[in-house]
Amino acid sequence: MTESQNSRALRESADVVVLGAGPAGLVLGILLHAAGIDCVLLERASRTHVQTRARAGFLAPNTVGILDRHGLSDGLHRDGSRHGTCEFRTEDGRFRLDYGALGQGGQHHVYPQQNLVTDLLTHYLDRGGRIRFHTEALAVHDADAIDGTGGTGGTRPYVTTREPDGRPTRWNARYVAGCDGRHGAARRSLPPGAVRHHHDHGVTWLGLLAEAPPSLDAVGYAVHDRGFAGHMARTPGVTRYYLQWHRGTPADAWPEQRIWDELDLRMRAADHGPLHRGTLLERGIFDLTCDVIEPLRHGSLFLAGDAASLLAPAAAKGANLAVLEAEILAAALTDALTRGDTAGLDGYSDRCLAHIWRAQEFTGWMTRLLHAAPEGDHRSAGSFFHAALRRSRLDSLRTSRIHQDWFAENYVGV
Ligand code: RFL
Repeated sequence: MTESQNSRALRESADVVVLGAGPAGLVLGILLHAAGIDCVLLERASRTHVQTRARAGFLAPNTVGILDRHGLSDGLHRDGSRHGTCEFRTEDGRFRLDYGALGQGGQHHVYPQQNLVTDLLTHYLDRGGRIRFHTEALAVHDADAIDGTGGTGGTRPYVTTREPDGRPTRWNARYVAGCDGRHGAARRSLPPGAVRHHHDHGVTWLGLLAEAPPSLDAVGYAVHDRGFAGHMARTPGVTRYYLQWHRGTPADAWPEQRIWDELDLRMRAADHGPLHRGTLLERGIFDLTCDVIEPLRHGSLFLAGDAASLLAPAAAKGANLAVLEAEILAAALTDALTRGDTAGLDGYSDRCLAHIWRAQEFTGWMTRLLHAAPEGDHRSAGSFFHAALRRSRLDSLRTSRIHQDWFAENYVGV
């Protein structure tokens, strides 16, 4: 926004301006609103869009605990299911890990992210929470005001937005929470000192949503020379599948029949039973890349969820971290705004980064467990080496109780 646009912009304000109404932004907004904090959520998309965007499904016990604590889990207890087993299919046969009974014990709740987002939105709006849909944040300004109190020469942060009718608006705030994902305005507004640690696992997935019941009563991970294939239940009538995919090939390159044949082959349906086929409702390409922004606080701007760190979907951690970070940030902002106690805000970045790096480490380990040589390395001498390491890793997981306990603890933990 130029100087002259800025001076003509509509002016609005809230103590906390939250960018994005995904799991992170919604949990944060709900907890702040419940604590009596003046906050507003600014969301680029429509309500229908955010309520129908299919993504995550596996919620860890800690996430369910947070949702339980704040009265946000009715829907998932009513309509979700529980999962505590995964099945690995390899060239040496298949084996199951009942991870719910291993480690410290703990199962996933399976509840589609769009259902969770719908529940959270309903809860927030029913209690009078403020949200603006169709409102795109363009940039966060003056976030370097140290603590949002105006203590550094009276400067306070503000967010510029484009309203549905195209008019520019300036949102004055004391604090801004960037919960607007990997391509959001918060990341674009980071000061030069912010570091983005980026890593490409070198693998691409074709993600599929099939209108078909789950084909096994477990998460299925198929390790195959042709590439990884995955099976994850979503609802009794919808199942997510993944196929390791050649990077650069469009999602619609293969007809449905070929995709199902390839899933059969990699999941070794001939040995372990057929897959329930159905219409493919959605196809998406996901490069397994990840990143971490460090630190997560820049003056009065705080990052949470995918805006803070992006994880490859191999270990289903992203939505779980988003909810955890939102709860931590809500408590810290509430302390700062109601009692002037900024210790929580000061410790926010370090506290969350410890969880994030642990989740990144496990996700990287899972990614190496499930895939052969990275893209472009399939026919090289390194390819054999990679495949042999993977086989040895899988064998250790199949036979070592200590390894299984470690897996279970990391698989359901955040
Ligand atoms: P979201 O959900 O992306 O929400 C961000 C919101 O911000 C809005 N937005 C803006 N609003 C205003 N102004 C702007 N400039 C804006 N730019 C963006 C967007 O419209 C959106 O509404 O981020 P959040 O809240 O941080 O939540 C993160 C999770 O969505 C994500 O980590 C998970 O979906 C990752 N993930 C999984 N996580 C799990 O914990 N368990 C799983 O089983 C799991 N499965 C998955 C996944 C991600 C997947 N994809 C997308 C790769 C499966 C898949 C296929």
